[in-house]
Amino acid sequence: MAVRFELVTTDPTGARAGVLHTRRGSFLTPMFMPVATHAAFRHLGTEEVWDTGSRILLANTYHLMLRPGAEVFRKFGGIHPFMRWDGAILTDSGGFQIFSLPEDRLITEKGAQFRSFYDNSRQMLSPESSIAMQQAINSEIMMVLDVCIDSRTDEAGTREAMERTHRWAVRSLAAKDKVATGQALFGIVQGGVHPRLRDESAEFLTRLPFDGFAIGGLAVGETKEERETMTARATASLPTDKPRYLMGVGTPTDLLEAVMRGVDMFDCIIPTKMAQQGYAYTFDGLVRITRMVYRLDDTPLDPACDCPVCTRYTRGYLQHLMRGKHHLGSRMLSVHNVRHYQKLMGKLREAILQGSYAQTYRELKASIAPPKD
Ligand code: PRF
Ligand code: ZN
Repeated sequence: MAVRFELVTTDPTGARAGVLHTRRGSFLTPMFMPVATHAAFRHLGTEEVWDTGSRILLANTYHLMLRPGAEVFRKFGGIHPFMRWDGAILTDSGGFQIFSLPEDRLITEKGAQFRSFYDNSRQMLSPESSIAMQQAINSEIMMVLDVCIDSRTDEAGTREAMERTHRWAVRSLAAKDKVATGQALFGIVQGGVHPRLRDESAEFLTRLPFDGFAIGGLAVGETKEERETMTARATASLPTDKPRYLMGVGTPTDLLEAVMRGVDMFDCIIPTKMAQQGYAYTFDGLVRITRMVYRLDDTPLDPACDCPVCTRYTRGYLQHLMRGKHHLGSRMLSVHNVRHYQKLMGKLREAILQGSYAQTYRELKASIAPPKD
């Protein structure tokens, strides 16, 4: 098996602590994967992200097939030597991107036809070509091409998209099995905000030999309650001995909620996106560094943090960088925020191991949720 999931403990709340064994090491769950869409992190170097304690990153098939393209990955021996990442890599399939493409795309049973954003060339992304590209990239974990829709789609439309996702999942497995690369493949549960469809999707995919399961189609416009209900609904029908990955979610509060519903893996651009807007996460609330109260503040951004920014620089200096629109400012806040996410995952894991997730959940929810201003 390409990845093996070892479930260590399930807390009384349903939160899980485990270990995900891959060919590039073993990683503790719950885990957070920073996003390197184009085989590069936004504003951050490969080493800087490594130093936050991150050991798995997410890259995107859709972007990488267009630029630099499969032949570059074949030449360089895959994405790891190319970007010098010594950890593991999960590639998303492109399913999410093709549904946000402009008008002149054509999505059929075969796949998606569209024009390249870079040179207007004709492109095709099918379940088979997505797998072929992910094999060229040589990620540890590949994702199936899925059909993402607006969460406000009615039940009939959502069912149609879900059933196509299922047919594409079967084709993706067949494509993967043509070449033995040792890469893992995860299925993606869809079904929008319709509880019965979520059950059906999880039950269908569970019968197939996937190495793990993602929950897709959330954080796309539904309410927080819908998101949490659908997450719980999906995990309830998934096998306990395989990892569960909630795609593109979320804020620290979202992670607290999803871990309690049995999710093991996350990716999100929020920590770096919030950094660009001048926000830093702390276990004592969100800090908006551009507030004038920090102008003369000579204390660390987060006195409880061990990151290279908090151990060296002051709030006053960070405010100066952000107000002056220096890239260095958002880089520094990004380093801190990604480190914060990794520490959050560590805290959640410790709590699960001690069987005290409910208490940690209450404490963290009260301290991290409200913005300070
Ligand atoms: N499918 C895929 N990638 C995704 C999503 C999905 O539904 C989401 C939804 N939050 C983020 N990334 N393939
Ligand atoms: Zn810090």
